[in-house]
Amino acid sequence: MKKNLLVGAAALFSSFLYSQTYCTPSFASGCTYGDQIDSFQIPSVAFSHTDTVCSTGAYGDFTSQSINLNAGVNYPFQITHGFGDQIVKIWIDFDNNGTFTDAAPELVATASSILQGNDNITYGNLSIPATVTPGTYRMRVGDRYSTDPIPCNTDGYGEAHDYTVVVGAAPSCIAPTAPTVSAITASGATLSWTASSSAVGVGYEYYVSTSQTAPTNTTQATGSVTGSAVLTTPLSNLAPVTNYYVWVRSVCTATTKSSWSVPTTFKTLCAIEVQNYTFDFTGGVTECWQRADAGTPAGTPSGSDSNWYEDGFLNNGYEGAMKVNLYSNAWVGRFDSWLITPAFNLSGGAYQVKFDYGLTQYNSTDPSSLGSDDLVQFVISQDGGTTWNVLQTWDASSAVSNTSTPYSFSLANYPGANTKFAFYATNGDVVDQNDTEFFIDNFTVENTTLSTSETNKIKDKIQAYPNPFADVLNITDISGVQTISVVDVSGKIIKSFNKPETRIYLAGLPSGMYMIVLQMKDGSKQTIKAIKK
Ligand SMILES: [Ca+2]
Ligand SMILES: [Ca+2]
Ligand SMILES: [Ca+2]
Ligand SMILES: [Ca+2]
Repeated sequence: MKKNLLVGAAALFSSFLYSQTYCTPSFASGCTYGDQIDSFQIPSVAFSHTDTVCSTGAYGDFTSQSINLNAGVNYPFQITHGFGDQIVKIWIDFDNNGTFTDAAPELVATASSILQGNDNITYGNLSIPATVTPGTYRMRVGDRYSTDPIPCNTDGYGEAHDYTVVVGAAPSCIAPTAPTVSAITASGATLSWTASSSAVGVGYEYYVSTSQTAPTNTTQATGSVTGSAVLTTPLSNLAPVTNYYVWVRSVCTATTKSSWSVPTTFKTLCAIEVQNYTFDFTGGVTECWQRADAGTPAGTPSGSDSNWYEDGFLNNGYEGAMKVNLYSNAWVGRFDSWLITPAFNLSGGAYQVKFDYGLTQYNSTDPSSLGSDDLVQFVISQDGGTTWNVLQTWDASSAVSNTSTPYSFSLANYPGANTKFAFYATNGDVVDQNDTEFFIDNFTVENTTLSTSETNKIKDKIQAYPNPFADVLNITDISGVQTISVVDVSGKIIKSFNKPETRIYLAGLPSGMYMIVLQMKDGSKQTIKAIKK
């Protein structure tokens, strides 16, 4: 009985400490449309509060739940929501004065939701400053649609939860802070961080991932540096156009490592294309293509928009090619529209560039012509997009067909290692009656002078399949093949094909092993072993 009274008194004291002094957050539009904190998890301390749904009044007092954290440690957390575009903030009333200051140190986390599969999830990091005095505090977690929640929120869609946190002393080995990444390329970057406040006897470890799921204490590091003074390391072998997340931790002694730091994130750049490149505009362009809506080829394009859009080539269907609509009227002034390709390294051979193009009336497959000062130009830059030369101009005097026309241009005189191409279009200053659409498709950059080793590589690639075969044997590439002979194990020619085809019919052959001898047009021979079932 006494014990119950004591517990009751403690509960009373606790409710006096918290509920009577803290504002109750509210959200005028509530959280019934999914703008709630549904599940809230801190995996590194095994805290998991799941399926909490939308609390009555969009506020859940969960201060009966205690979470044990330590000063000086960063805790990755995740929150699920039932609707996207949520902004999450977490505050802890470290001075126990009944109010949450919406700034550090009491603001311990800010994060935004992402769509992952069908789930709206916020991944964040709750960082307890090393200077926090161990003790018991109230923590408030707020989410709000499209807007920062505030501790005493009143407006918008969202929800808030309150919890109790018990903060313990800082560990002896604290993580480094402020990881940052610089000198980002398509395949690498430089990682730096601020030294740990602990004595770092060994060095630092880092973890690089394409997932923002935080590493745990037992996660194998990607790499390490030795010595407390080394606060930077190169990152290499990264994939282009990829988001990376990087964490750092201190190795204080051979047996003591800190928790992981907050992550830093970066995206690698587009690679410079060095292979033969073909792009058919399925799904439009990738992010390694650029648009620009200002400037002419006499200068440098700028802006990030343009009137180049995906549509069906020559208005057949709605997908798989790019077009620009050139028109003007009293309300539409002159516009400049650029579509810029990725960069190519053309220093390794004689290349050519090819594509298909055509011109139609707006939203029609009928033929058309460009207005008096309308212009479409195919241009090249050998300095990565700063200065441009015109390779081809289509204007009012050009008879551009409404059927597909192939274009090709030899790049033998353009060996730039950072070459870009662009399609530039303008409706000009004159308000013409023409309302036309210029289309491009099948953009290709190819090496026209294959080196001997590359020729050999292609030859080496010739294969026969299936193997073993039954009645028909397929040859993967007969473009360089003059004749095909089928030779048995005794060396006797069983069959010859003087006009080789990719499918050769060998139904009458007895079972056993055969040599398929390819007499190449260049005089060489290739032999493939094939087994008849
Ligand atoms: Ca909830
Ligand atoms: Ca406070
Ligand atoms: Ca296409
Ligand atoms: Ca015009």
